[in-house]
Amino acid sequence: MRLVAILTGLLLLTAPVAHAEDGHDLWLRYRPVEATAGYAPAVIAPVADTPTLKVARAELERGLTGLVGAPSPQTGRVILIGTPASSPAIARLALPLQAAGDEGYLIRTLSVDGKATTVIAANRDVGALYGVYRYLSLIQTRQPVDNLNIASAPKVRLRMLNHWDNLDRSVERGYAGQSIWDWWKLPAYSADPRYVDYARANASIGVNGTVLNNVNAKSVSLTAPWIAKAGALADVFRPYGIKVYLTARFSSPIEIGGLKTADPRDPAVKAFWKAKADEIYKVIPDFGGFLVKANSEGQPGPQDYGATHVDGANTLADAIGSRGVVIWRAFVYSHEQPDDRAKQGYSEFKPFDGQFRDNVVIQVKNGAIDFQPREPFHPLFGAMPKSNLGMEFQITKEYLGFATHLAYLGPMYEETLRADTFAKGKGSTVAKVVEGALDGRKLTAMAGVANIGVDRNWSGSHFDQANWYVFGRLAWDPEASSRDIAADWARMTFSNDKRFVTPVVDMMMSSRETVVDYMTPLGLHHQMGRSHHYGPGPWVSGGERADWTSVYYAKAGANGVGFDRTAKGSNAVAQYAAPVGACFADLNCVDEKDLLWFHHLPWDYRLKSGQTLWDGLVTHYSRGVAGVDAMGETWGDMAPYVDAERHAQVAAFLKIQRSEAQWWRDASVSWFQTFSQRPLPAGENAPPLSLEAYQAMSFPYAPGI
Ligand code: GCW
Repeated sequence: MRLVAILTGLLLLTAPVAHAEDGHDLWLRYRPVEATAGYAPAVIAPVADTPTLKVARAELERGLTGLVGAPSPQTGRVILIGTPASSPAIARLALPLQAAGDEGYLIRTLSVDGKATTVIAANRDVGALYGVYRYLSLIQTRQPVDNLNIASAPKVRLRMLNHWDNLDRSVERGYAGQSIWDWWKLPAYSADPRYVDYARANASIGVNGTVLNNVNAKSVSLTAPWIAKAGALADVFRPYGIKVYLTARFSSPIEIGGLKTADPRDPAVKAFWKAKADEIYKVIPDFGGFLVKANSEGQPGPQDYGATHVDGANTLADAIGSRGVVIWRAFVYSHEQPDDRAKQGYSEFKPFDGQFRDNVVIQVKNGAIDFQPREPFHPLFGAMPKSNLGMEFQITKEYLGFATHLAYLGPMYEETLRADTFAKGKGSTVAKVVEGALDGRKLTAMAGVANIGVDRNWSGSHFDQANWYVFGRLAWDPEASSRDIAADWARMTFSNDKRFVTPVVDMMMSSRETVVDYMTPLGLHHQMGRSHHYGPGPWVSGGERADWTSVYYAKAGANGVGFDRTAKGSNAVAQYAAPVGACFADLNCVDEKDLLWFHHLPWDYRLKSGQTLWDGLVTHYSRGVAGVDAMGETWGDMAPYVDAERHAQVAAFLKIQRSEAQWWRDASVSWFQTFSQRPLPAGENAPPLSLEAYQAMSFPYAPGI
């Protein structure tokens, strides 16, 4: 008995600690490091009395207290935070801070007044705050901190979240509950601790701007009561270096300005926007600016008056002036380009290169259609060297299984950022365009459509937190590695145990390809049901415009499948720089992952594997299902390293994903088989239901069920 008790005790001592957690702390959990890790408490030198340095100090204290114990004057190790302007001690060090710019930092271990000191220095307070988060992350990921020499500065100027949050607190394409903006209680009550935690989480990954409301905008958000609400949030976020932006509905001059027109060339309309901007800047002196969706999916815009995107964007940009920016989206979807909707953004914007004001950013989605599980990079990247071009990624998983399917989006973002536009020869990557390095542009931007809501874990699932995290890290450095970032996230969010980190990072890295396999393999796209965007719907048609459906995008028929975007088809390949377009058009060059994006091919076309296209397609779908099985197994093995609560939720969601991957596979295979008329490859199971049965199935969470 006693021996058993002793052994059990020993086991308990060595077993990883796994307390129940609900995920609310994100990657800022600051749980105690193992005693063996060798970190010692330190003492934090007093900081200057500024709002940002105060929150930097508070975060450092909170982090160190949680990780290694309360700061103690006895240890002799000192941490000194600040700027040369605010700290004479830092000024005396005469550190080489030029490269740090406005938001970067240096972290160095130096001897100051004879004491071993970690110096976290920056030119501006916010850089010191970012440095504090970096320093804490070193301990959180168990890296040595005794002899540091780190320099970091963001490569992109505006690193922002776009909330598609409505004023009634519903969130368009949001899967984590209601909006965290509790509009009814604002501005009177802005002390909701969630706002501060939101700001902390964003600052910790370098996000410095947030667009509070949906791009499908309501004019009322620009009226005085709503400006006051936004102002209250801006006050909370300011110490964390985060600016507030608002979307602007283009017809606001009519709807809230009492004008008869919203024509951007009309002097009264120009005056409306100028007065509106002035009104906002009175309340929010550091207001970031406007984000606009115009002439897309039914939203009003300058084209309603025969004016152009340039007229529209420049009118708003003049109203804002040097105080901020106008972010004008290039996601323009209308029915005017029925031959190929992938071409519309480029067709409408490329001709205007060089005509937008300096404070306008054209915000371009990563791909030309719409946040699909895989898209080739948008042809506008590299094509508008005389304009500020920003990246728009989607963090919320509108097309990758909402909050239940596990898909780490880092590799997807990285794939786009590393794609070579060849705009100025080899090496002209999308990342270089976004950083402004390719064309010498200073006003650079990367936006992520947020996946945040009131769910305790913020993002609807624990692993979806990683997508928020990796977005911020890549906005800071678009050339960083999504694998390294996944490892940091997994360590900070769950465990530093190698037996956890290695398999989980591998699982994360392959998770998005798994989703591609069971939803849209080999370059297929837009195969989901058109309204819900969740399950398979390659048959939706009745009563809908053909150019909005998956039928339109798959172009499946007896003679084959795929969208011909070569010169024989829509010639969308011509929108890319010559070597890129030529490669996409050439079956010997195009990557098979993009095959059916660019080509319509016969069912018996031979893939590199030697399989026919039909057999290969089915194999991909099945591989996707098997990939989810593998994730389930990996995760099952992780139970010893994760608290039971989070482990159970991830496991439950993987079960949902498993059955829905099968649903995608079976429904898609059965639909495409009606065209291919070929048997399934050997070893493949026939879909258990008839195509009619899949057609009759509805989205599991559809209203009315
Ligand atoms: O992906 C589509 C979404 C719409 C969204 C639109 C856009 C905000 O289905 O819900 O509207 O893109 O990006 O404007």
